[in-house]
Amino acid sequence: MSEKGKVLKSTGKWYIVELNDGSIVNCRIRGKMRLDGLRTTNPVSVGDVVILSEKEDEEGNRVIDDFENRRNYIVRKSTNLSHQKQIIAANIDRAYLLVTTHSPDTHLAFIDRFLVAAESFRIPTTLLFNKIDQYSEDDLEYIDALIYMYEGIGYPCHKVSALNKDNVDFLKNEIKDNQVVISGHSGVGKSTLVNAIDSKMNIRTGEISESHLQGKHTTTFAEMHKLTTGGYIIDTPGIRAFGIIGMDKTVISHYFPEMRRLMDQCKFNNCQHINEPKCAVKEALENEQLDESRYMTYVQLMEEDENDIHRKNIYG
Ligand SMILES: Nc1nc2c(ncn2[C@@H]2O[C@H](COP(=O)(O)OP(=O)(O)O)[C@@H](O)[C@H]2O)c(=O)[nH]1
Ligand SMILES: [Mg+2]
Ligand SMILES: [Zn+2]
Repeated sequence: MSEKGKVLKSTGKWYIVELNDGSIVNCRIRGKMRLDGLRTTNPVSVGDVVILSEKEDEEGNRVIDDFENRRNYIVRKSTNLSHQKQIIAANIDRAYLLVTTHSPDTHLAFIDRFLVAAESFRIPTTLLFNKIDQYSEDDLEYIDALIYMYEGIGYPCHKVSALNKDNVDFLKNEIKDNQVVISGHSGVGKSTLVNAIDSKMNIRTGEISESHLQGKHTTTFAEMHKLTTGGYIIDTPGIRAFGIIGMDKTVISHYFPEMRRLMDQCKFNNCQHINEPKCAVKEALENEQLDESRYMTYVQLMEEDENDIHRKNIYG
């Protein structure tokens, strides 16, 4: 009988797969795999549910024969030069974006681009404002204003301190039965947070992520950690131009939930919300019902040439 498993890590050549009984096996992939019509460099990725063949290959390795349909997935352009895409992770229940307003500074444009990409992948996102222990009164006021704005749009927000394990316990429950992604700039505290959620984890912290040390065109691979408290967390190293791959201009506004809610009130049904008269989005902006920084990112995305987007390293 064929057996199912979940891909925890892939290095391109080898796939580390967790079987239903919890055991871990190293697998190869069948020579000719279906690609689901996607032009991707990797047929299966972290988070995929795979089907292993009964027979081992000539060298005695287990072989991945096929994979189950994905609920969603994150892709990126595999290199700056090729048109091929790389699937970074599949079947994601939620993304947690870690944000710090200093050390390091997370720009609002970065948050908004991340949220646009996540919307396009249909991945619900929570914002975690980390290092809450290190802020001044003014910083905290600013963070509260951001929380007010992003919660108003519909994104859950939490203030946490991964270092002090403050307000991180709720995450155990949220992640317990899920497969989630943790993202954010290098140094925001992703590894510290995973260790705080699961005390059995011992991921090294305070390190410059590999993606910064490696050349621009080097492929990096995501890794999925199984928590002893239940659930899986996917670390996504070096995601450049996260998801904003050849995004159709006419749909970008759909990925801003607050704009999406307004746009059927625009005079023109093909309104791009830039120069058109009687635009409900621009009216909301003037009435301060829409946030200006969000709108500015929208305009930037509309004006950006696809090639510029690929050159831009939004992960800083
Ligand atoms: N003050 C403070 N420092 C933190 C917190 N979380 C992480 N750090 C520190 O920030 C640095 C980077 O953390 P790390 O988890 O490696 O970040 P990553 O690059 O996102 O994985 C380390 O020196 C951590 O100790 C926090 O909640 N408060
Ligand atoms: Mg880390
Ligand atoms: Zn409009």
